[in-house]
Amino acid sequence: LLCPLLHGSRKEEKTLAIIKPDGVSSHYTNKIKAVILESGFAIVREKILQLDEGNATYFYSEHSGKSFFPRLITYMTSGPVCLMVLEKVNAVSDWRTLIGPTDARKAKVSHPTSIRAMCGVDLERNCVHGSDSRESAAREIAFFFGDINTGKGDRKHDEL
Ligand code: IDP
Repeated sequence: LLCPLLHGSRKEEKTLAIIKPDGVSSHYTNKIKAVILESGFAIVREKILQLDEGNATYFYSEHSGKSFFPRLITYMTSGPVCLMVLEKVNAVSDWRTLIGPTDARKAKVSHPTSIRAMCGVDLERNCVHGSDSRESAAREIAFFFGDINTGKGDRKHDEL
């Protein structure tokens, strides 16, 4: 008999969640954390950080040529964000499903129970981030938290 626990298909995964500045300033942090825990994720790391232009630009470098990029950096540096490392089986894709489509306005119609539908405003101010692949998750977690097993490289100096 094939046991998924023994054959690796139910391996715990980590992903990076960010409650963006609009979510923090609109006091959605506790509500979103409750949804995260009710959905079976463990919050294994968490910190509040004020992003600066440098780390926001690095974090979103894949979008650097796009017309919305300058606004995105202004938005992401407009106030503190809440960074969390979430862990569960299938965490990367389950967190993406839970947050819903990028455009919060469309999410309100197509995915009304998603976090972006409930807490986001529009295509830009969509309240939350989720890593889009296991590779992005590993890179993004390392960027903000360093090696989370050893604590080396953690961006503590920016912490509020
Ligand atoms: P994702 O966050 O759903 O993965 P991405 O395409 O990676 O979406 O875009 C990163 C972030 O940039 C979005 O979450 C949103 O805040 C912002 N963004 C994406 N597309 C646009 C746009 O066309 N106009 C303004 N902001 C955008």
